[in-house]
Amino acid sequence: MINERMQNEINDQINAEFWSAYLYLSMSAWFTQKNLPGFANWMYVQYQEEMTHGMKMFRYIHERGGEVKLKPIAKVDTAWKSGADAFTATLNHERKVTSLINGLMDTAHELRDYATINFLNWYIDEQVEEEANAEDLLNKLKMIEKDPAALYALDKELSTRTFVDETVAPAE
Ligand code: OFO
Repeated sequence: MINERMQNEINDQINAEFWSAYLYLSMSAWFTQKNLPGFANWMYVQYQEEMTHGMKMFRYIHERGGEVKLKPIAKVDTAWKSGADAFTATLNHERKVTSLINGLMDTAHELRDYATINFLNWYIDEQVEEEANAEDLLNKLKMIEKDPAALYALDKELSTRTFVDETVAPAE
């Protein structure tokens, strides 16, 4: 049975993951409106990933005999000054999520909840990748945003990103 404080903090994180999903879905809409379908696709895949991050926690609380309590999703921005501005917001947001995951890990250590420590390790690794991806695209955008041909090429490249649910083990 999961400790109630741990359960409540994971419930808060489910909300944060679903909020992330909503943010990236909003960015996907904005990139579509800016005629950058590849970036819109990248953000749409990001939205799908965030939903799986929340659902992995949702399943975990139940596996540990706890209660999932869903909360309202706060509103998100719907417009950004530029692509680089959207990716700056993405990077800042992912850094914040990393600190939230670290906070959950602190609680798990404090409670000596070894199962949750093990569970959260997946998110610690995932956040390294999330920050690196956002930073990489932000740097590229800063370099090419005023160069339509390069922007077009990067947009085309990002249109190939496909969604893979990394929270479930691949089928044997
Ligand atoms: Fe769930 O990794 Fe981004 O927020």
